Amino acid sequence: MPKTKVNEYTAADIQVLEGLEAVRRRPSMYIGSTDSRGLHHLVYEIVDNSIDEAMAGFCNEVDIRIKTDGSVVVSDNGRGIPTDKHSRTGKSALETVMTYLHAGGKFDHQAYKVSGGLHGVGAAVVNALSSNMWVEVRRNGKIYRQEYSRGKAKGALKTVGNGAKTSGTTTGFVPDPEIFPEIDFDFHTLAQRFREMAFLTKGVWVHFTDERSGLEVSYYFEGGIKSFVKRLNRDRNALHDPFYMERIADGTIIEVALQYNDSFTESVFAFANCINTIDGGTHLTGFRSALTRVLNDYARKQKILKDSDSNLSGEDVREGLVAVISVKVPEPQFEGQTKTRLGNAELKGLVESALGEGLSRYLEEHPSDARRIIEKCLTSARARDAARKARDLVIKRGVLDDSILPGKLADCSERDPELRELFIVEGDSAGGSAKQGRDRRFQAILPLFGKILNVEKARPDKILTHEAIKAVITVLGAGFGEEFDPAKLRYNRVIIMTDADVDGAHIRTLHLTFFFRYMRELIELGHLYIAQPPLYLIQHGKDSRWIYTDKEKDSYLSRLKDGKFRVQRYKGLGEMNAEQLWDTTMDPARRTLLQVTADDAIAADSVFTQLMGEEVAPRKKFIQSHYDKATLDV
Ligand code: 0RA
Repeated sequence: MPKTKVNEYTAADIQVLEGLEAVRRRPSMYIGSTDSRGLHHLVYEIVDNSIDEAMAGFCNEVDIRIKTDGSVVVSDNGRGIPTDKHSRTGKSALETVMTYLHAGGKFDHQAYKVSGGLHGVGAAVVNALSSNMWVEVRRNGKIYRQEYSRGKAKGALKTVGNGAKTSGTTTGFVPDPEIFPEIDFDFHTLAQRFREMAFLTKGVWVHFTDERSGLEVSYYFEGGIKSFVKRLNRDRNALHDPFYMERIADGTIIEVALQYNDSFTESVFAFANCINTIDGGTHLTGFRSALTRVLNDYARKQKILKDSDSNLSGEDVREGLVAVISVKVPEPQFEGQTKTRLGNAELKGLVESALGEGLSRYLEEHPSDARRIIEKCLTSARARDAARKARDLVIKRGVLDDSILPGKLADCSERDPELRELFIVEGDSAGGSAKQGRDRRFQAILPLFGKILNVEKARPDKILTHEAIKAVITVLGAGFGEEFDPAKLRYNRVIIMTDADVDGAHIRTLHLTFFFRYMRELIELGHLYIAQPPLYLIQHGKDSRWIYTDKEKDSYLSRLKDGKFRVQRYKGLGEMNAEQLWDTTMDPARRTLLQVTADDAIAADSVFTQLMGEEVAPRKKFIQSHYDKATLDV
């Protein structure tokens, strides 16, 4: 990214001011929640500030450390937060930034304050929610330091060193246990986000060390999002080298990288100012329309598409596509409940024309890549046509007609979809117990036989001919793919219930893959759950007790004084009778359900390609190292 000209900053540029009491009173308003997610958010806020400095072209190294004393330390080699006096507060700019809300400042704009974050108030919010915090600034050959507690300065800004040769900012903080009920940073969660930040900010080194475990990673992507796309395609067969373009238009930076593979899934990720805009927006709309237009124009010009052929559709040109769109907008408007949709109207045209020109030129200059891409799109178009015909036929025969439900379904009597639950159960005997054990007023049972199809490896037109998948689609009654309509869902909760063994886990992953690829909204709207059957029954004297995890088993056994107990392992649902299944797994008053979320669609995408895709080697490795986590944590 080019260096952006930044006017000489003065403290007066910072507009003020509000104290931090509000943040401590209602932390969730500022960081979303005070659970694990909110806790990790604190780290992102501080790292975002350093990434902003990198995007402005003044910093190429960010170092993050989780210390054994519970603190997190973030260091960068940027210009250092200014320390001169602020006219309105009479305090240093640093103290103003750290102890007041809305102390963002005009420099935001000029310096492209672009990464995620709370518009420059991130550091103050973290300060308010930390029992201790300190900042060290290296600037003007000096080292300055100030310490804080729960948002208040503990003393004045001090000069603690002279002769600093480098510049930069180092920030340490300890999350306040009065605010966060549980303080436990997860290495993988943080590493994942840092990797994403590094992809989106090419040329910056991000080092991350967890001193508790000794785990350490460094990220650096010379190619930025081009490397990102290569990485997403790592376990797939790519059809060409990635296309990449960057353009600055009207103060907006637009970057697009894309690469087709031979699969049938679409993996397109759009970012605005480093925020993953999972609900899309104008940049994504511009991207899609340019892609469809350019590929059609090229195919016509090369006479690959004949005059009598119809155009490639948007879906045709996105099958097997991996793409990342990243825009950096001076004044982003984020819309929607979760603020994850970009609203700036001008972005549609900007991205459309930038990609239109960039991609047309690429196709002209790389004719053999272009041909492979167009061939892939044509194959998709033909398969889609065949699928449409198959579906019409199927609908004619009534198989996908909502009014004709599969005979295996044991439906419930409740009419209000809001109150209805559907258990998707593997196998015959388990299905039988579930049918007997359920509360038939609101619980329906759909037993499925044999494994459901691995949709990651199947052509979309094959998927519809698979009995189990047809049954699921028909029973849910809301269609699938682009036409999925959650308003038509016949059940509020869809619960996958499988055996507590490796086979059960595999079947569960097959289901999750299908829902993720063909009914993603079912997951996003929180309708999909995983039942948690017990692993053990422990009998101790007259007591018997169901145990759901190995950890729980160990702690329970260690509390039993005498040795007379019997541990029974329950692997299959079929090993329980109807009453036991109700008591342990189905009764809403006693059961635990795991809600499936797709917070991180990028992680989920690669989990599913690795677990279910064509390449066997990565799958083996992955299953060995991540099995439980990968299957539940998508
Ligand atoms: C505004 C102006 C200048 C530096 C920064 C912000 C800055 C903030 C942070 C937060 C973490 N690391 C940071 N690095 C830099 C300096 C402007 C100038 O020197 O002219």
